[in-house]
Amino acid sequence: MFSSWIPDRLHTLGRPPRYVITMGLIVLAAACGGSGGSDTPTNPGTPGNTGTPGTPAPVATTSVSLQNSTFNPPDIQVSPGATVTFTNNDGINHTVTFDNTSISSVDAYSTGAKTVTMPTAPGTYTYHCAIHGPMKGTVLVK
Ligand SMILES: [Cu+2]
Repeated sequence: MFSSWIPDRLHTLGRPPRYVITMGLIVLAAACGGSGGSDTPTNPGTPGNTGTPGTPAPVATTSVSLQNSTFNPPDIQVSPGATVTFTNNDGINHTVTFDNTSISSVDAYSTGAKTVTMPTAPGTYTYHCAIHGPMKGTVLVK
């Protein structure tokens, strides 16, 4: 069994069939023709724009409501010298205190509407509630 396998194997290796040689030549030819620097790396592509994080655009309005201890909308845009109305819908005391002290702030009130006249100078004016620290807003005069 083993002794009979070896002679057959040697016979095959020593004199390969003609089609094996033919196939080998074809493969060699194909390999040669395929060379020549066609292995250019593919373009990895440009990374996409990740965008600029930041605050959303202010809302063009002169009305801000105070509800659930937040100013809504918190960031507004008005014309120079505009009158902004702050309406307290919470039933608890809030203030509208501008960090720029040239703007007359609204003292604590628990209901109704109060108005504030904005400066004519363009800029972003920040305000907050003096009672509730996280209550903050901005008025963009533009
Ligand atoms: Cu408040």
